[in-house]
Amino acid sequence: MRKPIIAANWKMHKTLREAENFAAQFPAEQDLYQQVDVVICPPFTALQVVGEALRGTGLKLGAQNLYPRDQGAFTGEISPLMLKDLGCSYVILGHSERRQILQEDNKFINEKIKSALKHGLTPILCVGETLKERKEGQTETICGNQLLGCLADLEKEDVSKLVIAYEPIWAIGTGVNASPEDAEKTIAFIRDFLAWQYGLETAEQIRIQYGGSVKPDNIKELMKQKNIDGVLVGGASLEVESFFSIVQGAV
Ligand code: G2H
Repeated sequence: MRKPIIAANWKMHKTLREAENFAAQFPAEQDLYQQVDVVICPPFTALQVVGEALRGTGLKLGAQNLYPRDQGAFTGEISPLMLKDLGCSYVILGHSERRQILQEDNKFINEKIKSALKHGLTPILCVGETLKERKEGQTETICGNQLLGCLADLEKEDVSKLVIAYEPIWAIGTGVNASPEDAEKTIAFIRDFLAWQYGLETAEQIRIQYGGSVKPDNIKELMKQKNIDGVLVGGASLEVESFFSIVQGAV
């Protein structure tokens, strides 16, 4: 049985005060957070205040990116050691916004995954296709190639620690989510792909999320799908009420 995992990706939202208020108001339901991993990923600037507010609640802290070196002359970047220092246990890597806006490629994301794992951070690796690729029937090819590139040279012991988020780019922030059946179809493909690469046992351990316009009113149907182990939530994670109702809908 894979434990569900719900992650909030705040992207570039919230001042310190707003982040602190969210964390202080989020229900501290210890029992619930035993059944479902809940990860809050604020921007770097709010990691410390949110981390302090979440201490002892059972909620987990994640970052939205890292630079794959321990330290050095990398102006403007943040290392995995710094994230560990702040109490992060997860890090989102390969999000389509970084792939598209900041031109991150699979090779660079692969370096980041290795660096995260080296420091005991769990990567939430995002993969997904554009609308054009979907219309051309390329969804599985694109997701497969992203997985091949991002997971290159990793042993199955390491791959089994990952969380993978399938985020079709056409569903991100658009209000149009993939239907639960469509999401399940691609996520089942991803699990088959992982089984082919790393064996069935490893593939069965890996938690795979769906991401893209997840809301309180579509969480239940998504979570009913056999291969969907959780969700990565953007817009609907910014308000306490909507994110908490997504968490409740996941169990
Ligand atoms: C996809 C998702 C969170 P949203 O990027 O990663 O955002 O829920 O706003 O579509």
